[in-house]
Amino acid sequence: MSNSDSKKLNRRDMMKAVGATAGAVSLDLSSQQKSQGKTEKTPVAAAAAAISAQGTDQTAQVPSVADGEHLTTNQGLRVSDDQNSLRAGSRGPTLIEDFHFREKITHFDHERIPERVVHARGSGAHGVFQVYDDSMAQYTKASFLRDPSIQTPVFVRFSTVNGSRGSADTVRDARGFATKFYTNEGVFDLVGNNIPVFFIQDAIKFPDLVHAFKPEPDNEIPQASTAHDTFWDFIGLTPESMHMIMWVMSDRAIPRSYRMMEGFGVHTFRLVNDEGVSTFVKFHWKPLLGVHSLAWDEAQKLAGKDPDYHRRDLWDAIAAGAYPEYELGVQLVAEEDELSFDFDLLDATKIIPEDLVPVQRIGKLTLNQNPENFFAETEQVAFHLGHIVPGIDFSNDPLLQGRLFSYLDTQINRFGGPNFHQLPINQPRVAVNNYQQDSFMRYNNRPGKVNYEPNSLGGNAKQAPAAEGGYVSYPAPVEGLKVRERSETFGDHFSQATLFYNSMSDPEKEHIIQALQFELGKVTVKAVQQRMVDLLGNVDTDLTSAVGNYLGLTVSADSQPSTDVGTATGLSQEETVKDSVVSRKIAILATDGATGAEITQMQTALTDAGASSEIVATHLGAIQSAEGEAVPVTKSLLTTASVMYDAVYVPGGAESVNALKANGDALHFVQEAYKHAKPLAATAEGAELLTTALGEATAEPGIVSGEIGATSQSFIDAIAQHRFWTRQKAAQVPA
Ligand code: HDE
Repeated sequence: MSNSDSKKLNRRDMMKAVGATAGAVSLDLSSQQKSQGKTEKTPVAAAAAAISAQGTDQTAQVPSVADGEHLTTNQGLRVSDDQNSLRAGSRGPTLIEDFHFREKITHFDHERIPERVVHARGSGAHGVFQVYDDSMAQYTKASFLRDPSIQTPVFVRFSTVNGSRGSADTVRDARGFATKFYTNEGVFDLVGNNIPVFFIQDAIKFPDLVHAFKPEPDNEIPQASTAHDTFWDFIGLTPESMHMIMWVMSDRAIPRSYRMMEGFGVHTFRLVNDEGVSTFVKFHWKPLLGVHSLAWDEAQKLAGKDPDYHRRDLWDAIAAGAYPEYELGVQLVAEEDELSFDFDLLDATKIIPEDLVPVQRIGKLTLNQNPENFFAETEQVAFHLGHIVPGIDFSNDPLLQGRLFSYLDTQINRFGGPNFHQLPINQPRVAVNNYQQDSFMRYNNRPGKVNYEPNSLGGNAKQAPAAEGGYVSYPAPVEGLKVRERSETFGDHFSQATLFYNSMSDPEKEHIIQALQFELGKVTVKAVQQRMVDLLGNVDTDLTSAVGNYLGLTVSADSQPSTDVGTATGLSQEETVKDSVVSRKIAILATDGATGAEITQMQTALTDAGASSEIVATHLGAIQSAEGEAVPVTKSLLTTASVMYDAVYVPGGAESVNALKANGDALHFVQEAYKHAKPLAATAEGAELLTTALGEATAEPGIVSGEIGATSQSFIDAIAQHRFWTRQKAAQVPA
């Protein structure tokens, strides 16, 4: 390729990256789609290429000193000294003339953009989405949902809702699961959560809800926690939140990993097919690794030991090639069945139980690339429910309708203007062609005279009817008086809360009770606690008496749960996939004198099964095995903790085991893993450490010992089960 060819290519990359010269860019879609696999440049890489291309081109015209090696100012001026500001004498005052100092410090002073008002703490990843077959063609025009040959690039941002940007990952909270599909018909954003319902039925209540769960306004306490007066005051006065409360108090709100949680579009949307027929749809994401959670004590400790726990887990998994995968599921309801349920499809506090409408799995999302720059991608990605494509449409859910306003508005606030779509991470992968212009940070105004439509002076951009791929809103009939009024069909706030609670296994029920005891136990106003206990009385009697007794309160006789609700499938995590240990992290607790052969055999068995292991010892460097070999140590008892692992293995070797038996941190490591219901294994003398730490509890489920061959297999089987929540003596182990 000649020099001038490579320059042309760079130019084109640049145009793609910056979406430059709207209307003038012609993109070859078919060739672009071919390159939409994971090898494609991320928007940031493309932008970087664009910048270097710009540099190259300019070099051709203007002799430049910006050689990519030397430090320069933002104007390209080479910097002679970046260590000392310009002073009047080496001990004199700094001079205001120091333009380099001022440019650098001013830029730094302005580094932060406003954090998201909710979902401030997040982690992102790039990936691809592809449907399995063309079965959705009968329901939707959207090609990315019906054409199995299309691999659609995506960017996903996971988040907590409550905490600020620097808050801990493992707090009790809903998790955001927002997906940007860069489809061949424009950007589609599916902005969901890991919980299928929401606290409120009308978006007008959102500011109140958020004010109530955020830190209290007088002292900005507590961070990233709902365990305080104002949240429970609001909830006690908002009975429609009771279903969501059950989910948020359940294990779903403390996921083990972003890779092991479901996602939900929450609202009822519409699909619209080629004939213009609409079908109601609920979107689901189903993680192939199953749905797994932390223990509450573990989650709280992780918040201190590793506040980046989920962020790190996602990053490490992708870096190691253990790509997170989720299937896209749809629940479809024919237009004429809209009113055939005993709840309203437009009510975001309700699920459609899977027993009534099964979830059909139609395609797969694979996250296969970490971002290159957190700010440029994860922070600057801007989601909006109004980013929609032909074949998908909205329902009249009042929460959805309100969100349609809120997201665009908030992005304008975050980015200081309406041009955030120009940022590489937000750019559609199809050409943008309109006559919008100007405002803050606009850099790709259309060249030429014509900035209006229709025009005859400069290549009029035509409107596209539906047949040419134009977006036409589904003509849903609308009638009614203008009212501020909630439909009566939104009136049942408790049945599905009861349904969820009924569907839990016994340990899951116990976790909900403990979560409510914790949260309401932190409330200082008795009347607020009492109101909550009375509300819970409409959900379940045993639940309420367990919480009420703990708080020293009795339930009002007026509170009565429905008795004919039953259970639903798909709600309990007991039903989830438990057949894989892929990407699980196991601690091998050993020190000098441990049996090296056992360590190696266990490491190999775990690696073969797709898990990873780390040697945790009393010191860093290497341990001397019983066989006299140096075995490298990954972490020490000081630099890690049992909460960072899914399971613990103790190899034999009398010297090692004796040292660990005399070490409080090692005993605590084992006891804590037991308390958090994790699998434990030991071989040879290693079993003595388990007995010293756990006594007769070693007979309980998920604890295996014996000869290395059989033990490694039963250990792997136990890890696939994730946790053993029924352990009898867990409560007796000091935290
Ligand atoms: Fe959001 N929400 N939300 N939300 N939401 C935002 O947009 C809002 C709701 C969700 O990773 C904000 O860019 C209103 C439900 C996610 O960037 C804001 C209402 C669901 C994210 C906003 C809701 C969500 C947000 C804040 C009530 C699950 C993070 C910053 C009607 C289906 C997206 C921003 C990301 C973010 C408004 C309720 C999911 C202010 C008014 C229900 C995953 O626009």
